[in-house]
Amino acid sequence: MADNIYVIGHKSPDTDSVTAAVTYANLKKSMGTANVVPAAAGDINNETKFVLDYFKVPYPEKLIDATDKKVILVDHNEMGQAVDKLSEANIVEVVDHHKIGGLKTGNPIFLLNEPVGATGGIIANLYEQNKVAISKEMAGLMMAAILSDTVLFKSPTCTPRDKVAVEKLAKIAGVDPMKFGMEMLKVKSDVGTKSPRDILFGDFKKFDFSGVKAGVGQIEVMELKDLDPKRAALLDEMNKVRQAEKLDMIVLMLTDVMKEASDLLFVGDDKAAKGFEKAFSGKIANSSIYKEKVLSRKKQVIPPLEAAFKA
Ligand SMILES: [Mn+2]
Repeated sequence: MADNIYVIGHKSPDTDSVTAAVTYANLKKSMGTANVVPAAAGDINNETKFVLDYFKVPYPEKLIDATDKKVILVDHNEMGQAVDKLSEANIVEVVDHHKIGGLKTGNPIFLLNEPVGATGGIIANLYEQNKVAISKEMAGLMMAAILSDTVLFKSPTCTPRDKVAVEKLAKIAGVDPMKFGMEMLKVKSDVGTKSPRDILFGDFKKFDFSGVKAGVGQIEVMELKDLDPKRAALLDEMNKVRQAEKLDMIVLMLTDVMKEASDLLFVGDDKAAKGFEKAFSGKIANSSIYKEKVLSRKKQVIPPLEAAFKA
């Protein structure tokens, strides 16, 4: 239907992106907007499938071309990360927790951006503010989103509000949040059957650092050595994608959740390499720089890269 409003997260959809679409569409419907449809801007990953299956919630439809469609953006606001063919005038709302990256609209819109760990917590607040009861299913999804985005509260993006929200939501969902979180993390870090391409695009975002076109991906695993056999193939894939997408650099964060550290794989030209080394105060060795205590792309990888490439 032409009149549908699609609630949609970023490309390479993650759990927060997909569940935010589902739970926000549900809220809008509960508040009287009938024609709201949750969507995902790509294939749903294994972690998110686990979450939706666990709480018995149907998968949202896939939308890869937003031509002439009204959309509510959740969990992102940068056009480079959004569904294709999104003409600016078609954005009717934004609910997000990322930096604002050059968003333009044709009309005034409802825009809610808060510096918290996940979109899920912002939406849970909106249910409360609008006095809409949170079902067991919706509570489970929002809880999972916060646990996923904050890597079980370990990420520096996690705020006290996120912990309070998980506590409340877990009670409604009727699950032990940490037990659920560990199960979810195990699904995410099962890389055995994933191709290098699946790993790279499982969580991949594009950025522009003062004209340097970059892609920054992340994979979280329980132990880094699980990825050792795939390292060479991952670098190969990164080089291929860099050529195909005409990027100056690609960084892939191999994040060890237990050790709370990331091996930052890098491919790129000389200028990009210099900026990358400057950003992480190290020398590229064996195509990477290893950083202790780095877990968050948003807080610990994007800001230093932006700063390093600023003239
Ligand atoms: Mn998020």
